[in-house]
Amino acid sequence: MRFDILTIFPDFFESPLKQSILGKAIEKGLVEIGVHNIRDFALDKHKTTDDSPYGGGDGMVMKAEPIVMAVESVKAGSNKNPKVVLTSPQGRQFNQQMAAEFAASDGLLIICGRYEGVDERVKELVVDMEVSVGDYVLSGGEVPALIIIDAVARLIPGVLGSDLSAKNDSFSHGLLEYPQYTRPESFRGLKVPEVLLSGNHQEIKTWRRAESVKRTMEKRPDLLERVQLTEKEKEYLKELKTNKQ
Ligand code: J9Q
Repeated sequence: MRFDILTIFPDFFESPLKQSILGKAIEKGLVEIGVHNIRDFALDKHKTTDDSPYGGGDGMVMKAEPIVMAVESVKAGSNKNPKVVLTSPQGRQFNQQMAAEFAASDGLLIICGRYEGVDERVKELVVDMEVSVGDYVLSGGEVPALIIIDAVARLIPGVLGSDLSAKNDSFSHGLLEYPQYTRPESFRGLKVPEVLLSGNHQEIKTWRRAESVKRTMEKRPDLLERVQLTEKEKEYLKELKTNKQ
């Protein structure tokens, strides 16, 4: 799968894209990433990418022309038809379902907006979808672009070591992860739960699922609405709730 990023800070992406799972995926050729400097598409002598807002006000607005030219140039140089995404606080909130849809698409072209905003005509002319990664103020869309690429790339076949790791991930089954432990068995007086040392795989599985359900109820009850629980688990949840009151 191919990702193209349009940004005024191309250096921002240098190190993160070399690391870890994403870096390996690029090395293996499973993921291709093109980083493009919007400035290269500014036609004036000073290569201006932003300007003051019509109607007045603080800050600068990203100019339409360099961005639209960059999108057209990237599209013209490819035989794919990528979905054009603008990272913005006004977008639909990114989630695992959206990541799965993007992973099944013909590629993504992500425009990194700046905090002050992007000329509205960019959205009308070239943007397919505005995407937010959460309700907080950032300086720009570069970090959101990395978040989107990371989440989407993990869903591409072959990117994770084993297919199992993606399937069992939190959010794929809609529950939070169960508690994990590794050596030593006792650390500062805190012991690993006995069941995990038992070697009884059925018991371990049941315990982990119960811990996941319990955690999700305690920390993210909103997630439970979308999860299929067994009758036994529903009973268990009821018990947990009555014990709490
Ligand atoms: C571009 N705050 O915030 C959350 N998702 C995206 C953003 C964002 C921002 C500023 C500029 C994107």
